[in-house]
Amino acid sequence: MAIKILAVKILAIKILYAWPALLIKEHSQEDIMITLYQFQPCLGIQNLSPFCLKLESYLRMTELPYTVADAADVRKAPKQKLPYITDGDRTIADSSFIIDYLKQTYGDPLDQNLSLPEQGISLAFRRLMEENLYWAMVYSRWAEDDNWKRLRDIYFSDLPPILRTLIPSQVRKDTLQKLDGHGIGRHSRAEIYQIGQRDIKALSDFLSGKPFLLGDRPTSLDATGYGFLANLCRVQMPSELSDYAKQFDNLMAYCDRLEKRYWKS
Ligand SMILES: N[C@@H](CCC(=O)N[C@@H](CS)C(=O)NCC(=O)O)C(=O)O
Repeated sequence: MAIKILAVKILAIKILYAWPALLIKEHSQEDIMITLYQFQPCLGIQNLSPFCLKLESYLRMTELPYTVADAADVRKAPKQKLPYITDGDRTIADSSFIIDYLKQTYGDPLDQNLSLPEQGISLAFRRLMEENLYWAMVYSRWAEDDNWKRLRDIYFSDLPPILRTLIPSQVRKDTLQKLDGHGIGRHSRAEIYQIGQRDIKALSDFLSGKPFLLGDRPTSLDATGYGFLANLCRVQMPSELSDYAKQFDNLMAYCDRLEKRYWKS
């Protein structure tokens, strides 16, 4: 009797944990029609947006088939930010919501075995990069005159001459206002770089000698990790944050490792 009860309990636990997987329909690779809307490669990097590079890395890591749209217009994006995707007749914006959608629709090969503490750490490091380090990087690109000129020549070179004198400085002003609204823009230049450098050091300390951020196997946190670290270690745009990140051998080796595994072609 006791054995029967135990067997029923084990079955119930198995069903409880297995049911989300049962809800995922089988998809053949040919059925999937994901189109990725993102910025074009430039300045030595696949994408100057760490969020676009995160999402494309995730698609490669999960081997989901996708095509990149020829020209993505940020003004036409559902949330006026890139990346976004279409999948058949669905449009989804925001790299994290897109990854949630992909996990629910096509399965979760990278994160399905994460323990609860690992899930917590994963979210905390993702927030460190996306909600804090990101803004120090924005400052290094938009507030520093030399880098701003580089961005201006890339993003606005197609504008007709009259607009080219007006629009870029307005967009720069808006971006600097966003830094101010976030709060980071109210600090001194030295303080902003100190904030960003502490995040970079935390990433290096946490990675330590592991191949991937959460251990021996890649997880979705590495998509974010690569999106941000490549934007520091690989981009041809000098900054105090990039110089600092490049001093960490483990971060450089981490970028090499992800590139060899997912970005060979
Ligand atoms: N939370 C969003 C952030 C995306 C984001 O900030 N994209 C920036 C590029 S890095 C953008 O499109 N900015 C255009 C703008 O703000 O006008 C995500 O995860 O996708």
